[in-house]
Amino acid sequence: MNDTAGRLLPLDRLLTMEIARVTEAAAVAAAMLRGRGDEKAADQAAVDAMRRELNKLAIDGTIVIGEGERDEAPMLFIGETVGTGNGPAVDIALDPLEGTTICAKNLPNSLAVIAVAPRGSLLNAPDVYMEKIAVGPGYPDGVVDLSRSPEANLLAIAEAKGVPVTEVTACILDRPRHAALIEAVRASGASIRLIGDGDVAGVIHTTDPDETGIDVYMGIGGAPEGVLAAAALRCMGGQMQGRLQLNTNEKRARAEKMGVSDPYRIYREYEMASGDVIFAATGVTDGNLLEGVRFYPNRIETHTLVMRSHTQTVREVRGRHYDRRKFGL
Ligand code: VTB
Repeated sequence: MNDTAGRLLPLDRLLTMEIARVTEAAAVAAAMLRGRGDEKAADQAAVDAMRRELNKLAIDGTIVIGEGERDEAPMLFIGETVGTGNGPAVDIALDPLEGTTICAKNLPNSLAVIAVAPRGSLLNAPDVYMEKIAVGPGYPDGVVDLSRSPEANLLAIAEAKGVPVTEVTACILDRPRHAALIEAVRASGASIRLIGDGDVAGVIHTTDPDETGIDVYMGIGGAPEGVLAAAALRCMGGQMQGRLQLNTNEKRARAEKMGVSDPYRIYREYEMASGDVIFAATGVTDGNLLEGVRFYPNRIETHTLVMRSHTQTVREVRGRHYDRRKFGL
């Protein structure tokens, strides 16, 4: 919504609580299929539940980061409109199950995530890779920079933190493409937490190093996950840079169609997610910052982070759902 001068107004803060229901429902649906080795089924269950809840919200929503392009994703595709239509015009980035493999194996840190922002404020990233670097709050602006070497970034973090570089831990996706990065980080003396999936959680973990043991997120992951992580950092503080990996003509053309004119541009978190952003993440499996869904005979428990960039308020919501029928149980 705009004010009379045409400026974007902050989103209604009630929406912050409303979107928690959306990720809760997706997380519960995925958690029912946790640890069963079936990534597709868990993902589909989360998608169905998220879509159902989203369509109850009083918003005029458009998915800009979703399950894929229209022809490849039957639901929550890019361009799909969601909500009742009666409410603010918003863009939505979502991942009903971030870390499908982690969920299928019942390993830590799979999440249901969503970010909502006024129309036009989220980077319409194609589903390509993005090189990312992120740190939590409290560092001087520009402490990390993708155009510098991993060693230089790690030393800058160590210096700003007032510790030797051996006490800095980087979180990196365990992928063959990261062989050189991993070698460089180890050569600098820093430690690495290798993760199998889930780099949205990886980035969020940098905001609370005392709890998570992670100071910096580095490496190449999904671009959609990059926009979601940027939205979270806008709310929690911290810095992130992302550079799309547009290494073929086909990818450059796709990106251009989505409005990306400079394929080498480095985006800051406030360029990937500008304006008043609200964000929610519910744990599916147990993790460093969020507990996974718990099932009891008489209730289901959920653990959710809900936040809003306008006021930089971060809330932890513990849900106790005594009516298990609302989740189809
Ligand atoms: C990451 C990670 C995701 O995709 O973005 C990764 O956060 C990148 O792709 O959980 P590859 O798996 O091809 O390396 C996921 O693992 C899955 O969406």
